[in-house]
Amino acid sequence: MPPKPRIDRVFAHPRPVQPFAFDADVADAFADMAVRSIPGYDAIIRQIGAFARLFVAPQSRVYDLGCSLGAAILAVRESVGTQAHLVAVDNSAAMIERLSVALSSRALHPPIEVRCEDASTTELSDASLVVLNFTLQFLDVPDKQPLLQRVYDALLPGGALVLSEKLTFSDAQELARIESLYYDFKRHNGYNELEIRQKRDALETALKLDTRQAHLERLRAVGFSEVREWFHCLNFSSFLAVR
Ligand code: GEK
Repeated sequence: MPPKPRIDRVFAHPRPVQPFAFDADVADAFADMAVRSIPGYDAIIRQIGAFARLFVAPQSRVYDLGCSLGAAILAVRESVGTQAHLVAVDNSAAMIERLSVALSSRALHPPIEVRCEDASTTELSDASLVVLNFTLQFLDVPDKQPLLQRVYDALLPGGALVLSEKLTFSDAQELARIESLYYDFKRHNGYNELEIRQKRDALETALKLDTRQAHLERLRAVGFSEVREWFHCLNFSSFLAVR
């Protein structure tokens, strides 16, 4: 049995404002944090497994870029078994350590390849599916299109990218309304005002959010012919882009 995830209390005590970091504290609480902070997180993970059944080709590779604790790549594994080579990449040593421990207790054959590397520079090739599940939003703006271009270039014809992101909105009123609904979602999931405020402040500099329109345009600009927003809830969306 995998260990029970720690309840997320990362922002429960007053702390100086520091940029959000994927350190040991966050990694220990991440499974709980993701479900309570991202509307539809579990449904998105399950759907990534379903997309894998559609897109994963035998002998190809699947990449989960910014894999955290590996939820998405494990959903792919459950869905398509051993027919493709699965690669999980994250640049947080704390996340990769915990994922490696969890995977070694499962003893999968063939194993999932785990890399503690930057998504922008990790080697990509022969991919039938690439997952960027809430990762691109942490890249600096000038690095986003080059990474998407590398993903596109690494995909086999007919291969797909699942890109999930927190969104911003160009209309200030719409943004304020959706953010207020999002904070209700967090309250409903047990976060208090201090936790909500401190996490929002920490994420302010770490997250570089784009509008839905900017995502759609960037995906088309790198070459994807078929681009769809398949999931949307409050300020969170997921796009499916097919090469
Ligand atoms: C999930 N996908 O559970 N290179 C590699 N990893 C990065 C980079 C980068 N340049 N920047 C950030 N990360 C996961 C959830 S969390 C989303 C993804 C969130 C990693 C970072 O270390 C973290 O593990 C992950 O991207 C983002 O399906 O916390 O909102």
